[in-house]
Amino acid sequence: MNIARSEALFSRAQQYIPGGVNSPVRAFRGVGGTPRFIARGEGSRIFDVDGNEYIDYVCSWGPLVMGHRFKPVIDAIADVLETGTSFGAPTERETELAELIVDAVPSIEMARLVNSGTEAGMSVLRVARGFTGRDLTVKFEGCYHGHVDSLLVKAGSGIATLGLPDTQGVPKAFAETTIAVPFNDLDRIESVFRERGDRIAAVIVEPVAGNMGCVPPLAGFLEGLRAITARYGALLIFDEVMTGFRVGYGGAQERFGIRPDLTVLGKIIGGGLPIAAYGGRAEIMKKIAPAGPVYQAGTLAGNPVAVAAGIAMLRYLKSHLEAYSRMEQLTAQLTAGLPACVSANRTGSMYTIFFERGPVRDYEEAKRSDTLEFSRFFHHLLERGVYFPPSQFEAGFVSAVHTGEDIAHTSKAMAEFFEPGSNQASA
Ligand code: HOZ
Repeated sequence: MNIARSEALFSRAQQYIPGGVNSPVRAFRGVGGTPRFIARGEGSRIFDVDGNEYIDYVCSWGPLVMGHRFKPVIDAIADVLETGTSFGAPTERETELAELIVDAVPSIEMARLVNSGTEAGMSVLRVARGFTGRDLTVKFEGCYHGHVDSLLVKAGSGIATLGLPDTQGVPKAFAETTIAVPFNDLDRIESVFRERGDRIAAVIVEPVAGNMGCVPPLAGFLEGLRAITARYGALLIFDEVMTGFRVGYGGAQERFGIRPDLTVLGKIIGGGLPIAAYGGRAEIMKKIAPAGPVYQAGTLAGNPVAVAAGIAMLRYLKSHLEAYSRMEQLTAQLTAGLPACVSANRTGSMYTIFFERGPVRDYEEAKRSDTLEFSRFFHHLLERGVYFPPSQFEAGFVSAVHTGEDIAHTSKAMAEFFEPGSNQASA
């Protein structure tokens, strides 16, 4: 495969951008080799600058639930551009997007729009602390909630991909406001609350973890979190940046029937443009300035272009709920029939194939995966025109515009890898 132009662009990028990328995982450090520089996307496919074509299972890390250049989104962007790009003043569309979110997500009564998942995660914690008058947060090892200072403790995603214990630059005092416990371990949560329950403002969780690879909640885990937090007067926060509008129109909370107090959203609500939101019970959300004393603001918050794209995406999904069963069916097909040496986790259209016999229920088990073998697998697929996430510790995503042929091609390429003698194809 010719990747000369990607190689040249990567070397140029490294002179001007740290590591050559604007977000670490995409640098391919988790798998080695040269990241592909992408020229364009169309439907389920991306095309690199050397003209190579790939079936895309990253989908911009989740947002592109209807694939690349989805016409309703592209049209909405074109329309809104006729009116301007930013006003720093309220627009009708912002209320419309908030209404769509409130209508879709069972626990959200009010929402605030921000620009990124990190910003939403940072803000939601401030609101939780302001509302409860408590300082501590419980998070789960291997979960990732953006690069919020206090939440980079035992974090997944890029931190896991690069094998970093934590990050420099976070004041010890900030990190000490976070208690990290194993995902899916209710006993540990119980004991943490027994010891410090009166100081815990919130438990924040990815209801289906996606940043240590995809790790679904065990039966009863989310219910247990709901019961324990309620008992101790702490808030339950679902980080649905990945799962929102992905594992169902109403997100994981609809799928599993649990109502958190607060929810973080991102990715799909912007149709591929940068936007995020947090929302929840009105009583809590009314604490946010200017309605209340918890400050949070943003010049580009509710940006008209991102909001228009988000509205187009959500409106479409709301009237095409069959997209969810299609994605789910395709993802089930993709992850079926794999050999016993790997373990495939899946919820809806999120999945990860771990190079570990499994089961993979938490970060410790995810870390047992043979990442060298994963790298070989990743490159084997890439060479055959299949673009998986370039890290064992990230979820893959299937869109509703992936075709049966896409899945068949991918399954064939995977089968070739697992056949004896064929796994040395690329390294
Ligand atoms: N942290 C992102 C996924 N969990 C990766 C973002 C990127 O590299 O674009």
